[in-house]
Amino acid sequence: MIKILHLSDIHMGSGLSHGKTNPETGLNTRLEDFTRTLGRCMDRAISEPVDLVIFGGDAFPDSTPPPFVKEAFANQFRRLVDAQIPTVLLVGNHDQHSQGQGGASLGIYRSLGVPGFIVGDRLEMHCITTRNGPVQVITLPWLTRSTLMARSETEGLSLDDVNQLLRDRLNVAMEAEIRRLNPEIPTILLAHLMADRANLGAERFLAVGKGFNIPISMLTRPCFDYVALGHVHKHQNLNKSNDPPVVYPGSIERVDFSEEKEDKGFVLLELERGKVNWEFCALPVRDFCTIKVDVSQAENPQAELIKAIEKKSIKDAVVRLIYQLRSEQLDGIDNTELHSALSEAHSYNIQPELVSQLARPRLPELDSSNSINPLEALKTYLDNHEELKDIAEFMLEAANNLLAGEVEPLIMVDN
Ligand SMILES: [Mn+2]
Repeated sequence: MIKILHLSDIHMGSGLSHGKTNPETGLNTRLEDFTRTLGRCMDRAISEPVDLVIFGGDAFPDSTPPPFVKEAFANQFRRLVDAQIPTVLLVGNHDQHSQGQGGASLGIYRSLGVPGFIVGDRLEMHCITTRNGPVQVITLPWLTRSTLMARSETEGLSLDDVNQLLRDRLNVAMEAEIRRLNPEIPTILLAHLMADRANLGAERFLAVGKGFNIPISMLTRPCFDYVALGHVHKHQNLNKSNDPPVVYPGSIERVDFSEEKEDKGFVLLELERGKVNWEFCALPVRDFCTIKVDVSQAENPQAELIKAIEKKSIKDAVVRLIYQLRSEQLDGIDNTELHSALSEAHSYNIQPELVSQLARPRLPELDSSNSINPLEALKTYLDNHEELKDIAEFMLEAANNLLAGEVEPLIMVDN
């Protein structure tokens, strides 16, 4: 049995606006949160100890993080070097730099020749020797069109055609790596990608055009004992029959409010050829809390706001208060009292939204004399916006799902 810790989407250094400066260290408290949480992953890897750590990509919010953020990340991974635990760092979309090949933010680990560290910045099979025997890892970093095809090949093709061509190319390239596998040795596919069955809430249509989706059938191949994914921040297993498990561990900390309701953690697995046991290990991370209230019809909007705040447990949480009111109610709002009601939060922001009673429709078909259902309204809107044609179908589907209550109406900006 080979024991492995699989974590992903660390995004060290993101969401700093949700923190404040720690006067004792001079560091942003959210950076300290992320560092502590990453530290907990390392604690577990070392105390088990595991034979291998695999990281599914997106180390930082972008490929050029400031030195103190890089250092916080490196200090934690350094502990694996000291403990002689081999480690694979996969390159995600946020790690890639538009200049040059491979992951700019992680390439340094290869350049330095860090013992036991592999940087997965290309599709490649690695056979890794661990304390409990060999394991094969195929690394599949985030793919962009330019990785697999020349610009001239895609000219004049629709987005769908380009993506199909990309999938075909990937299939061929993957086959070549699969042929190099020794069928006797346990094997992992470690990939940073958007899989077709991934549950993203409203993020799905926002992601269209930024990348392309991989059909799950390309991943659930018998040559793989475990498919370790990165990119989607919500933990999930896309193959419930576990033959093999296709697992996003999700991000280790809440990157923004879209992850308010998600559990955060990593995956611990035991692997042998043809057999795998895995479990999700939750991490104690800081709460995020949205307080959303419409006081535009309230007699006493201030009292309603205070009541709404008191209903939530906001101690040490990252809080946002979003409320709707009419402009003539503005005088009735006492901001000092709101600030003091929110003061036990770790951080908070207050977003008043004025509801206008004279909203004028911008599309003549959508004026208030027409009663129109939301889907029809969206369709009309899309028909009037040529630039949204590519994603119109996805938006309608997403709207359908929202109306059916199948997904939560959260807006994720980016993975
Ligand atoms: Mn990603």
